[in-house]
Order: sequence, then C-alpha cells, then structure tokens
Amino acid sequence: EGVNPQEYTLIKMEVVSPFPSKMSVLEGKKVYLAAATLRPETMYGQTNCWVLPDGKYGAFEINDTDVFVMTRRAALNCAYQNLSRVSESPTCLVELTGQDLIGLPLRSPLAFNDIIYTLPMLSVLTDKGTGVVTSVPSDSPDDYMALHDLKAKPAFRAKYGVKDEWVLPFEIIPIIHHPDFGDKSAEKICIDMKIASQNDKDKLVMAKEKIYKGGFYEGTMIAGEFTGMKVQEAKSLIRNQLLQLEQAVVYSE
Ligand code: A2H
Repeated sequence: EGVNPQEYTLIKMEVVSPFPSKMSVLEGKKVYLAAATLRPETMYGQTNCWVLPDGKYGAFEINDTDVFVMTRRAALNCAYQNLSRVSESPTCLVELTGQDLIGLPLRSPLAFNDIIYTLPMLSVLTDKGTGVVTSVPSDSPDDYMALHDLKAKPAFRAKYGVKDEWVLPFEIIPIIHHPDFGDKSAEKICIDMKIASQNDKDKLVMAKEKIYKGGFYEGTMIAGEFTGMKVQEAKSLIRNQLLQLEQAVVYSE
C-alpha cells in the first residue's frame, strides 16, 4: 500500500460443499476463497491454497449469490471497488480463523488438480492482498518451501490438523520453462541454495530475486492452452480469459 496502487487478479477458488459446521450458514451460496495473485498465467500449476492459521478472516457478501472469504481489510477495499452487495459497506456472514479454513477442499480455475486443499503457510501477510494465496510450488520459492515443510514434517502437519491426503499426493507441476533454472525453477533454486525451510527468509528473498525476472520476461509456457508462448504474452491472454469466464476479478490496493 502507499502511493502506487498494486493491481491483483483475485482467483475465485470455489469451496466444495458440504461445508464444515462453522460455515454451515453459507450452505446454498457460492463461496470462494479469493486469492490475490500477480501471476495469473501460473494457475495451471496450483497444488493447494495458503492461509495464515492465526489470521482473522470473514465470509463477505459480494453480490446476491457470491461470497468471498478474505480479510476484513480486503473486504473493505472490495466494497469500494464494486465487490460488495452493499456499496462501501462489507457484510460479513461469518467470522473465521485461518485454522477454520485448513482442509477446505477447493475447485480452482485452470488447476490440473480437480480438487486442492487449504493449508497453513506462516509467511502469509494479513495486511497484503486478501490474506489468501494460491500455491504454485513450481514457480514460487515461498510456495515450494511451505509445501516441502508440510510434506517432510509429520509433526508440522499434526500441529495444524493437516491430513496426509491433503498434501502428499500433490506433485510439483512444470508449467513454465525458465532459461536458467529449467521447468521447476522454484524447486531448483531452493535446492541449489540449500534453503532449509519456509522460515529461511533472507535466502528466500534472494531466491525470488534470482528466478522471478527470468521466469516472467524470458520464460515460455509449457502447459495449458498457450504452450509455446512467451510467459509475458500469455499472461494477459490468460488473465482476460479468467475475467471473461468470471473465474477471477480485478482488485487493487
Ligand atoms: B504470486 P507483492 Cl507462481 N502474503 O502468485 C504473502 N504472499 C502473498 C500475499 C499475502 N497476503 N498475497 C499474495 N501473495 C503472493 C503466484 C506467484 C506469485 C508465482 C510467482 C511469483 C508471485 C503463486 N503464489 O509473486 O508483494 C502471491 O504470489 C511474485 C511477486 O504484492 C502474489 O503473486 O509483489 C505475490 O505474493 C504478490 O506479491
């Protein structure tokens, strides 16, 4: 936030019913975890969704049918961007914690996995975007290390009530060829730099600096409808398609 507004694409990750008891008041509505991304062209590689376990979220009315789960801060921004049933006033149908959301099964646009799960990531910020992040471990070092931690550490899964079947079957999906780091650039840089966990913040900052520019400006799509196209060109086509099919909305802050 500040003087330069950031424009995100909010990906509508649909919560599959039946809903858990804490969300039963939402039954009959279309409920989405609204994930803020700057890289809509990576959505083919989604393996899961991230929330902050201690974070505060709510289920907010967007219009007569749709409900978005996100932070209240994001819902207030939405209410000034035509993304609220009542203009300029968010309506919260139920308050939820990140922990309440863990394990929710989701259907997410463009994902090759039919169902993906909501999982804990400790680096999710609740004062950026919606506090909901979609996970693409092939191309995001943060996502790669957070999924790696859950896969490698049964005690970490147990701490947050994460079932094995929400994590272990999900493989890294190659979606972008990076000229220097290959087809799973985030995995390669994390292994090369011997990053130990999602808490290895300084190394993760360096890892991101090393791969992001090349992946975006010189990368090539190797999955989906735009296979063979430069990432930079595919981005706007994929984004427009998501917006047109109402699988995503524009959000600024
Ligand atoms: B991006 P910027 Cl594959 N807390 O989406 C932590 N991270 C958040 C967040 C939050 N509240 N909200 C969004 N993000 C992540 C995909 C992706 C992203 C890939 C590669 C790079 C990348 C899959 N995760 O971002 O600080 C989201 O992750 C590189 C910048 O606003 C979002 O886009 O610049 C990105 O951070 C927004 O970061």
